[in-house]
Amino acid sequence: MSRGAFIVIEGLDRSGKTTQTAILCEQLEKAGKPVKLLKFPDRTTAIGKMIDAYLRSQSELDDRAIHLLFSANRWELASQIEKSLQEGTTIVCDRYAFSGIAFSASKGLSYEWCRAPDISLPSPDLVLFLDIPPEKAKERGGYGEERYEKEEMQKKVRQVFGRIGDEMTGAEGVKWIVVDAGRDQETVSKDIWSNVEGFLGEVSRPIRRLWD
Ligand code: Z5A
Repeated sequence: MSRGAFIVIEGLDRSGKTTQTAILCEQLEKAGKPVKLLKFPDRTTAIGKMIDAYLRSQSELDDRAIHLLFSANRWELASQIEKSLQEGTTIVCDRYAFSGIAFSASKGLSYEWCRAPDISLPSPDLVLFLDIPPEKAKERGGYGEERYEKEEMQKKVRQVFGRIGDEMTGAEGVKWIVVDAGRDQETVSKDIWSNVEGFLGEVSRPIRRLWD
């Protein structure tokens, strides 16, 4: 049996990740693919609850400590991701290790230090990066409620994501697609689907590990 595809949707705040991951899961189900939706941070676990309190500014944590918690939150689910993929389930994941690097490096931590704890996590087959100018994201519902939702921070985050995308496409061999998320919902979802269609067939290559 061929394994499932591991598809990550990344992007800036309010770029439409939640909206688009839900649409994509529906489309995959309609196409007859078993699919599982994951979201990081997963705020339901014990670690996720600490992250949630931090993001809502209900607690304070050292920048390195919160970075490691975000990474640990992914490691909590790593073996489950691998198992589902091996069983033939496609995983659609809202944010992953790339957000971890982008946000913490934007606060001034070293890029390499930020990447280290996520080395060896299951590597996605496809990353769709939803790109939107921070000025435009700001106009969308709910902006500004959480800790990092400030235009200056989002600009830095966008730059680091650019670096990650270049490196992933080069050395890591992951398909990293930049999607213009400033367009209407339907146009964005059609664009995403056109990139995912190539993964509807057999995924035969073994699951790789990030930055190993
Ligand atoms: N973070 C981190 O620091 N380290 C890590 O390792 C990880 C994350 C994994 C919380 O993430 C924070 O955690 C995040 C990064 C950091 N901080 N920031 N910024 P989150 O994923 O839980 O929360 P979020 O980034 O704030 O995502 P979100 O609020 O869920 O936004 P979204 O999923 O990208 O967008 P949406 O909910 O689909 O849409 C937002 C609004 O726009 C909504 O009203 C929609 O109806 C509307 N929308 C959606 N698409 C469109 C289009 N195409 N046109 C117009 N309006 C639209």
